[in-house]
Amino acid sequence: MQERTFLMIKPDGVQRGLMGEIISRVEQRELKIVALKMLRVDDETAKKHYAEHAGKPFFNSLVEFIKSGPVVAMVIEGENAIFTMREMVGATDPAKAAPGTIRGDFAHDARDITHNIVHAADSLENAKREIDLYFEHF
Ligand code: FUP
Repeated sequence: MQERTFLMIKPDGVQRGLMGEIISRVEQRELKIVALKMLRVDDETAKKHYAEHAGKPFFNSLVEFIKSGPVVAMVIEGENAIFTMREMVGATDPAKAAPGTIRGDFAHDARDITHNIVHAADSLENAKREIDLYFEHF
């Protein structure tokens, strides 16, 4: 099924110079990047983005981290785009992410799960919600 998903290169991915690598992987997979922008996430947007984690012990550090530097937000379109991007991103915990995934290949800081390079929407509902949060007219 043709779908749209939301992908973000987090501040650590941008700072470590992985933008090109991550964008290349998306293009090589023949997923279409239909929107892309670099931005600083403000406090309100960060809290809305991670609303499902509000109240958890890692919520504040997660919000602070996503605000800590520029990020790249993308809308990705393609066959099974949501599942495909989640597979390409790999497990949340870098220590458990398989080789060949973005996190498995680049997020080696196993001490800090927050620093895991990328975010990809995990469902159709969240993809729509996150696209609406970061892009107008999509
Ligand atoms: P994911 O969808 O793989 O990004 O993972 P989650 O939605 O479960 O978590 C969102 C973010 O919260 C992760 F990217 C990292 C952070 N997190 C922690 O810092 N500690 C945890 O125990 C779980 C998640």
